[in-house]
Amino acid sequence: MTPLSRREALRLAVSAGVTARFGRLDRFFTQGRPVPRASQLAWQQDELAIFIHFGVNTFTNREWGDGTESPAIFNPTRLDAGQWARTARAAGFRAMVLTAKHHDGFCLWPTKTTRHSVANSPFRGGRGDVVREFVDACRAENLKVGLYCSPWDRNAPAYGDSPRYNDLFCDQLSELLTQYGPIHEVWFDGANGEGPNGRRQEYDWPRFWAHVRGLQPDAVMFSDAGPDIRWIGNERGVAGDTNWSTVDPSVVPIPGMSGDAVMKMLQDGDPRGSVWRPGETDVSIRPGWFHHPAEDARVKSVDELVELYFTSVGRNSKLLLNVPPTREGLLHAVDVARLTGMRGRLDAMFSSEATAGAMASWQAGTGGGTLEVTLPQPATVSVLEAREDITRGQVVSRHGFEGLGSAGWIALGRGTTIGYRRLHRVPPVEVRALRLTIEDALAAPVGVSLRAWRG
Ligand code: FUL
Repeated sequence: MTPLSRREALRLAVSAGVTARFGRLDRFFTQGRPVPRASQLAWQQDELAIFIHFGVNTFTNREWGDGTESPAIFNPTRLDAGQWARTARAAGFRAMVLTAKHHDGFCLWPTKTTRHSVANSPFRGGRGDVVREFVDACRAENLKVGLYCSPWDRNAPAYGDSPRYNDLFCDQLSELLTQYGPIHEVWFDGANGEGPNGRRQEYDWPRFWAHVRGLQPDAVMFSDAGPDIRWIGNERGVAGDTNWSTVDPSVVPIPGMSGDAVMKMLQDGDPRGSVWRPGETDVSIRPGWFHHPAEDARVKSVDELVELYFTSVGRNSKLLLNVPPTREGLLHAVDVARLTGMRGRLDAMFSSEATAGAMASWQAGTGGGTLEVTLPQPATVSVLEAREDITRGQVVSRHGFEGLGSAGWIALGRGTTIGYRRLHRVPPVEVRALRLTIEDALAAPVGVSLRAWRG
């Protein structure tokens, strides 16, 4: 027998631990297939969330702080979380996720666990709480609340002293998850740098996950390894062209793992996966995650943002778009203008539905079937949508669109998975009927739907 590598042994041990201590909550099935829990379904239906990277890095102009920053530098003079929330809401986003603590360990709330926090900064005279202002602003705009809390902490002296630091981290989670009302998403980054004197911190992921579940049972937890939502495997904003919402948890049992099999599982998911763990696509509107004045001229264009929508939401994923506040504590005017532009473009694209009121018929066939829709009147379409009823699981593995034009049926677009929502942009074409053929599926497809817009 080949001896297991350390990593493999850890993977199996953690996987066993996760199943033993966590598995019961991690699996929901319908007819033998994993299906989403209510919180996962709601998370997916929100489609768009804003990521807010804000902290000492905003003031040092860095991406990763080293934990030696003085809290005295944190001094946003015009912080207005209401401006973040109003911008998000107006642009059609339905949730926001704030970096309550990044790798530098600086806490944006007045924690009792460390002096490295807003309580020792000039912000609001040392009586400020960015997490509180953020949560209140989300509630005022009817946005779901998400919090990012980095396990990697370059300031905490206990980091690297594994059990002691894990206690401290759980204490921080307790504060965040008991003092601010309902939290919808808890965002874990897998980064696991060295502690003081090169000590290695072993995170107790099963404990962290169980702790969050105990305090906020309706929150979804994000990390490479879920347990509820998985990372999509890149920070470019591109979900897998094939994107199953199910995964094999033994391939990615803990966050921070690398390797081709891990990346493939994150990108594509696994049609035979035993757990429902849809992918979240995180990407920044700028080159960096934190605001850097030098990048004000490098904000993604409206075209690029619209494209991100199609490569994330349009591929059975959710878009978590990072828009970092400036040192003043406001979203930059350029970023706001791009978000407004993105919303305007998407609203225009989806304003005129060619399939509204159309007659549809389903014809079952080998391996799938065909949904045919006759349009009330001929229309020039350029955006096509397919959906599965994911409350029954995800089954479609190959699909194709055709349109009936003056020269008969022509192929318009093809793809693999559908899932919650699959969008295709096609060159404008006049059609009087549309067909969505399910060419291959794991089981008889249920609740498949088809829509098209003039775009
Ligand atoms: C990464 C972090 O290291 C980045 O700073 C950022 O927070 C990103 C969302 O996750 O792994």
